[in-house]
Amino acid sequence: MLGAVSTLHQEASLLDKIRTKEAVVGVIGLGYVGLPFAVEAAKAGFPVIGVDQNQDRCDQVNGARNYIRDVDDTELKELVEGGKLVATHDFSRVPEMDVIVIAVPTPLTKNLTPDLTYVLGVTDELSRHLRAGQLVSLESTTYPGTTEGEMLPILERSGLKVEEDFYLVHSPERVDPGNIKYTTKNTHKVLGPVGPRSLEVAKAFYETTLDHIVVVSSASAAELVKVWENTFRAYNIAAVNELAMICDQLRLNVWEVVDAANSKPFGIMPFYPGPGVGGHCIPLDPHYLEHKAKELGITTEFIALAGKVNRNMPHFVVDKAARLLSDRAAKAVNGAKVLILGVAYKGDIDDDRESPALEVFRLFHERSAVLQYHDPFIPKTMIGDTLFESVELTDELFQSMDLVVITTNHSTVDYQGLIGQARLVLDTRGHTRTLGSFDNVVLL
Ligand code: SAJ
Repeated sequence: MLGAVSTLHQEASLLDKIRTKEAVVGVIGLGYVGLPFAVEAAKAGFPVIGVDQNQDRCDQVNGARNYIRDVDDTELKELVEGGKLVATHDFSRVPEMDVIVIAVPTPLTKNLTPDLTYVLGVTDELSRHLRAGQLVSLESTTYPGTTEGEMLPILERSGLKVEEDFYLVHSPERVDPGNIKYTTKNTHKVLGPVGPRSLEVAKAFYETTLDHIVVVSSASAAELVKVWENTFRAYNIAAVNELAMICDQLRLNVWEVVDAANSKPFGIMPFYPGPGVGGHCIPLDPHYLEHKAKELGITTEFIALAGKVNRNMPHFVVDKAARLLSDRAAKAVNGAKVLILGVAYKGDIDDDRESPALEVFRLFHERSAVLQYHDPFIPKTMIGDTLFESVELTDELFQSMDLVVITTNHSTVDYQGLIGQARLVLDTRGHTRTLGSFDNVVLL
């Protein structure tokens, strides 16, 4: 009986601290997910302690030196100087936290299987510092069963019991880097609990910090929602990439076909072909679902196939470029002067992780093209063991190239000028189609 009373009292006290904003919020992992969330929690009025294994990141936060484009410099400065947000390298301050949000990477191993090293490593650290009354929320993308099946037993090594002593939920991040319309604050946030008490305290917290909460029945359901979202994207991007290869042979314009298909006001949504799929999510997350399905004895044909089609796109781009150089300029790739326009994995961001543009760059390099690149967000990049530096865009540069390949559609580029000066352009992003059609421009 006493236990039940203390449990109820404890839940009430955490709810009170959330209501009065006295609850201390810990954010473990200060990357493209964690830092924006830490800022939102601090803006909501909570004192926030960020934890990151990278001391430089902690120093940058504590010095109010922003390193995440989606975070506003001034907001970060005000919060840090106002003492609302502080970063630390270690876990010693975990007992001060009432709410602990985990936003660490969930990469793949080289065999394309889930790598939960960061998540389980952080969980192990937390189990050593966990105290009664704390809420733990995993926001990292992972396969269903991670929060309840793998994190929970580690946390209970502390001797504390979930739902009685501490609370546990999964609330997947939905950050779309560079998206200024949909932000951490206004994007609907899915929340899946391991039990009713965990739901109650987590709902109170997230409703205080973010605009919209979508509650689902369990942590596993929430995990599956997120991997499904990104698997859905990977499928559809692969399908439209395959369509691009068909259109190439049919000598049809895939962009015209896709845009016209999207004129149907129901039953379809826009996905566009490209040089491949980059970033820390779409190329990786479907393999988390594939892993779980395999454990259940289900072979996910679509996931493997989508990955294969998307990973093949850089080869398709370079082969198409080779055909263009031969047909239009009577040149081989070997020795051709080629400008790679954009190495980030998508437009207007400074992230080149898993970028297909880098694979296109590497393939041209392997075929001995004479390469230069321009990316306003990425000043230098290694291709094999060769360091390349981003070059200034000039008319002379465009005129001197045998081929310009638009691999990332950064909005900072003067595409009209490019089209006017370049001999031959391969636009893998279809960006120039909005400017008209030009003899020297070929769309993917
Ligand atoms: N891409 C295409 N064709 C498309 C859409 C995307 O080739 O029609 C390519 C992009 O160029 C990029 C890659 O796929 O290389 C991933 O694109 P993305 O827009 O999915 O970008 P991410 O990975 O930064 O963000 C995604 C989120 N994006 C959107 O929902 C629009 C979302 O799936 C997740 O919130 C986020 O990953 C995440 O953190 O999981």
